[in-house]
Amino acid sequence: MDQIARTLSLPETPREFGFFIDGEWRHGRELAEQRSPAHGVPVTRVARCTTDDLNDAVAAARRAFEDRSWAGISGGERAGVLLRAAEILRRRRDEVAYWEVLENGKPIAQARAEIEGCIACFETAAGAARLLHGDSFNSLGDGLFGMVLREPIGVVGLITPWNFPFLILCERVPFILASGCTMVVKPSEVTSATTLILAEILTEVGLPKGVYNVVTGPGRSVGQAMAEHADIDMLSFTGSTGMGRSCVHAAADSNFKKLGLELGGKNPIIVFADSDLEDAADAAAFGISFNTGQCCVSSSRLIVEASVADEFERLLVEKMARIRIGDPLDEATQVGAITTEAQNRTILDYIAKGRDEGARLLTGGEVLEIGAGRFIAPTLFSGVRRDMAIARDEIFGPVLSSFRFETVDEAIAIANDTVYGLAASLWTKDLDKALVVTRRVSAGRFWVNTIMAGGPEMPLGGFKQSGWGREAGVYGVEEYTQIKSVHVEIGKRKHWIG
Ligand code: TXE
Repeated sequence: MDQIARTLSLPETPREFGFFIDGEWRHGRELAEQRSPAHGVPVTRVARCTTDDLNDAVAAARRAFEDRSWAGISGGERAGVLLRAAEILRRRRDEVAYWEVLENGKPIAQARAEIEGCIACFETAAGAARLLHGDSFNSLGDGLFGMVLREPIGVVGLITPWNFPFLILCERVPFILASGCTMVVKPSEVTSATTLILAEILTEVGLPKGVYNVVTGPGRSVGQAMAEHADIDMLSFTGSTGMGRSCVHAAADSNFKKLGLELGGKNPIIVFADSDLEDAADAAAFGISFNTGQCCVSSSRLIVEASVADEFERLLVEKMARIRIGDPLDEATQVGAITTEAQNRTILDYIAKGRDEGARLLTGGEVLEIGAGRFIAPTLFSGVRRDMAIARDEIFGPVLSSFRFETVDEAIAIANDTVYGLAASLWTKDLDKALVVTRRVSAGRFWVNTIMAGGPEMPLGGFKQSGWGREAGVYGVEEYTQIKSVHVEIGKRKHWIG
């Protein structure tokens, strides 16, 4: 695959993918074509699976779970498989990054860095597989001993979105595998390639058949059927809050499957006057433009202390104008294309709404004509009121809304004025202020004097309507287990019947 890294040209014909059930590749009767968001040419053709295909995949995952070929081996053996997968992924990094770019539109340098993150996920999960353990109670008196066992929950359904197709996958799959569960994955219908490539990698490292299955196709048919499936024990869903809600209903109406949900965000970046304004402006530009703002943890609400707000906005405009937007196959590109036509329309509609509602456009707001792709300039609105649509809704694009505050309490109130609670970033040199704000702002991930930092050791997930549960790290493995309390009597039973 070094060849691809050197040439980085578009494929001459779209690559066709099958889907993967019980260790075998199957061919779809109907195929859906995906075009490169940045170039407009067809790049992949992926099967539109049916609910029969899904049923086969769930049955395979159930057999593989029950036969103990994965759940019954030691954590150390599972760790070995995960470490070998990390090694192969390291070798195939450039190839996986290439397909990620072609389907998603993100810059190649960013995609490669994401695959490095995925390798780290496999390595972290390998450690966690060995360390996963329960608890014991030696405090129940001489006649009784208590053990708390962690057992894999069973068959997991995993539904992933298109914004980080491989990274979001790898923040979950290795941790699910570490727990001993088996799974059926349904990637987004527009970015399925790399999820299917992972099936090749896991086969090569000797994962038993049926443990990792992939069905492809639309969310409203295959995804919905997964959420309703009575033989799936847990569903991990990452996507819109609306679809998350529909998964909750489907779980309640079927088998009460456990749910892990990572949903939308409207994340604040709070900048105090005493912060390093240059650093904070760089972070704010990055926080809203990275992955074209198609990021659940994008910092889309700038909350800046009034005394420095004009200066800060000037700095930010100057930085946003220097972001290199363009062909994602170009090594120098920092921001690529908008992944889907629907998302492109959504973002442009919100920009129009911001203007109509009277917010002041400081930079961006326009479509960039770059080849046949979909590109939108990073956009900053000032003077945004808290009741405006651009203040309240997740836009999922490079559109930043700026608010001003006078006091710490006011900054916290603005930050918490949202139904979401996924992430927050805070900039100050005052430790007291940093800790007060960190404690009082509702967010599952918090960055102090940094943004989008971290690694797979740290758990991911949201407060409020941003979701349920945590992924990654030891917490992420535990999420896919259930707890059994075992009571062992010691010695002769004290009889009930005299
Ligand atoms: O998401 P969907 P869409 C947000 C973001 C974006 C909006 C719409 O605001 O503008 O969602 O994007 C599958 N049952 N996020 O329409 O539909 C679908 O096939 C089960 C935030 O693409 O939620 C895909 O695999 N599954 C987010 C996945 O759900 C269903 C990432 C996500 O698609 C389904 C993406 C159904 N009825 C969008 N319908 C984040 N948290 O990062 C669809 N799907």
